[in-house]
Amino acid sequence: MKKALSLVAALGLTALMSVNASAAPKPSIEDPVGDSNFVNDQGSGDGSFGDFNQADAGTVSDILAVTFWNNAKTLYINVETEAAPPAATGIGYRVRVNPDGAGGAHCLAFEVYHPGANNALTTPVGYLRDTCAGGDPVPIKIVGTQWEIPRSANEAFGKGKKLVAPQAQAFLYSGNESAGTTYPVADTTKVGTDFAFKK
Ligand SMILES: [Ca+2]
Ligand SMILES: [Ca+2]
Repeated sequence: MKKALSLVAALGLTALMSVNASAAPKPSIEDPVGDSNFVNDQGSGDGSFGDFNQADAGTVSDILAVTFWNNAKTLYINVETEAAPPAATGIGYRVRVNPDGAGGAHCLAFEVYHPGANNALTTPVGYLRDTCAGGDPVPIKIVGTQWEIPRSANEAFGKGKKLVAPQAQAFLYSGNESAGTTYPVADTTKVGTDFAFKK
């Protein structure tokens, strides 16, 4: 079944790339399939080790890739998972970038939460939070697995800027639109490659 699915995915990707090969963005983060299980380095979920432990427990919470791209006005983030959300259990995703110095906490966190039995959401909601500069959370527009953030929301999204040391987590989300618990972490990734804004 998985083989058939990857074949379909590969064909889809080929079709997409043949339309415009130069426009197909590369993932900044890639993570193995089959390791959403709450037992990697979950707890910290910092992706520093053990991004992979073969004991599968989830599909919607199983991160495969995170891809960034942009146009003049919008930063796009796509979080690819083994199966697209929502799931019966409310799943959330965090993509964080720009550590505050070596070993520092990530300054920018993009978080999206999907409805499920363990939360009070009726539609997906998401926010960008800047834990270094502060300020109000910026709502993320969610279109399927694609997130859209206005580049005007943060000076880190300016021309020539980079999103540094991206890392991602999938977790259970309990709560409502404005507050909730983003724990436990089901899947986590290693730190990926930097993304540079193209224009
Ligand atoms: Ca992983
Ligand atoms: Ca994974």
